Amino acid sequence: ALTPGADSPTWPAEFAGRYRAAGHWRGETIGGVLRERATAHPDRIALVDPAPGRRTWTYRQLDERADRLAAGFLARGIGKGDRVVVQLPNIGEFFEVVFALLRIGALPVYALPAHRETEISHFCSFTEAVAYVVPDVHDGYDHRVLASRVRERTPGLKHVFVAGDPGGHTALAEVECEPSGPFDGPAPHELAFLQLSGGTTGVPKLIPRTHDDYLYSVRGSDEICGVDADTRFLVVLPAAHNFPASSPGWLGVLYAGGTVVLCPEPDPATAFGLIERERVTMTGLVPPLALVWTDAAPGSTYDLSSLELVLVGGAKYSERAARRLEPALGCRLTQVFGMAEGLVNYTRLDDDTETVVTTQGRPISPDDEIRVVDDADEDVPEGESGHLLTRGPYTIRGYWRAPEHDRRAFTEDGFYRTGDIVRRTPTGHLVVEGRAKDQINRGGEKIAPEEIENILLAHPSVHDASVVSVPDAYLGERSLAYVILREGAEPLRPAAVKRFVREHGVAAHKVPDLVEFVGAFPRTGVGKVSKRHLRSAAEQPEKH
Ligand code: J2J
Repeated sequence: ALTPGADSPTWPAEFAGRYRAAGHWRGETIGGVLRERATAHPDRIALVDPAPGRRTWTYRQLDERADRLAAGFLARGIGKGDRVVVQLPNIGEFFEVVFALLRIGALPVYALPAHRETEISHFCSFTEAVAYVVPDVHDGYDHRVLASRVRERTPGLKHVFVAGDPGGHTALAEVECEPSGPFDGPAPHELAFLQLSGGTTGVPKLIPRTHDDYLYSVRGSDEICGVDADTRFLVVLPAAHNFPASSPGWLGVLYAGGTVVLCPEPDPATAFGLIERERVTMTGLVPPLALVWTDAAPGSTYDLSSLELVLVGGAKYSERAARRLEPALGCRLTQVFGMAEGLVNYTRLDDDTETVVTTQGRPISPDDEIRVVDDADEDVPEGESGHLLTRGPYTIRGYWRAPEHDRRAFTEDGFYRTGDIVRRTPTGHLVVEGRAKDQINRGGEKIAPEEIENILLAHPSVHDASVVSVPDAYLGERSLAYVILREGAEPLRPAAVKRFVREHGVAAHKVPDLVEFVGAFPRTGVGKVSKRHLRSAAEQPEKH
């Protein structure tokens, strides 16, 4: 399971050779990087977890904790290639667990704190995970109860580890032990972890990233964003997500020897307080949060003068909002357009303001190949918009164990079909103009309509359902479920439909924001439900 190729397609030898020769793939592992930094500057602060009592980890301490946990995992039979679903919020234990797993070559499967029984059970069974790591209670929700239910449904799951009070499971604190020698760690070309895809299909696909490819994207991100040992980065978004992890994110900061500060809640009061107290220099936000911060900063009494750079990405950031950020927060803005599958674009620190507020940046690497094509995969004329295809030294060649989906998601010569509609400017910057994939981008949180439609279809009164996005001033997009009731079925209220989805056990952001009952869906020429027509019907405001 470790070597790409077995469970997922990998780069052809010719490309791998080229990426190594260019110095992109340096033969480092993520666990090895932490060890090196801990040796070079053991007493520097790597990590600050401010809540509830301020805890800190020096590089040496984080490295030692990772070693001790790694030894404990091994002692419990968890080893190289094993999958472990990690669902931890922004707390110090997230880092201890992830680095421990990386060190022994077990693969973290990154779940989000918001995921519930349906998603977690799928991750556990699909990856044949041997362990699942949870917090005790987070945001008022008891993850130990969730873990018990998942365990009942997933007999292959051998361990549940809890950060905090374990209830009936095993406390993480009990796992660690003295390592008995060096670990047989992963090789740089092997898989490091499985990241979640935004998804367009009934079940989310998993993204296999290697040490070599991921560290290249992180190193490139550090250079572009000016991350160094003095960087103090606030992790506001869920740490497991690719953006706060790697663009340049907590891994970029640890790579450079800086300090990662964890933010328990993204609201301005919490975040601004931490920026002031911890002298934070950099952070990454999704557009709705950037809006809230921009509105709150001018009137606030917090000292935000340490802040040098805010990255905004994950969803389209409007030019109007982008223009307001720098004056309001008193720092630089970088737009970032990335994807967990690989390709990440940044505006540059030396780009002029017009470029920074009107484009979503250009690729990290000179070896990121970009194509903008029409529906027949032919290149569109320069400057026109089309489908973005990409291939390169940190973009996957296929999903984990999903060969059929790969045939649609990649071209025959290995370009990833991003599903994004972009236009390229003469400077090579990309402007995101829209989306061709069936996905809702709810303020950076991705929803696959098919996943929600399948849940709605399980309701006894529902004959058919179609979930589409509707424009929203704050989130950019919200979700609307069109529902056709079965003939003779009791009328349903929108609230009952939402509750049904929630109780099915999915992340709260996937519950439809709006529900509308209709007699029929508009169809395309070939008889498929026309999402485009549904979307434009939803844009007529008098309908709500
Ligand atoms: C418009 N759409 C965007 C942007 C992502 C850095 C930043 C973001 C992600 C991410 C990431 C966008 N404007 N600035 O992994 O490392 C939409 C596109 C894209 C999809 C990917 C990173 N930035 N998007 O958002 O895997 O549709 O990664 O294809 O969650 O988000 O989503 P995801």
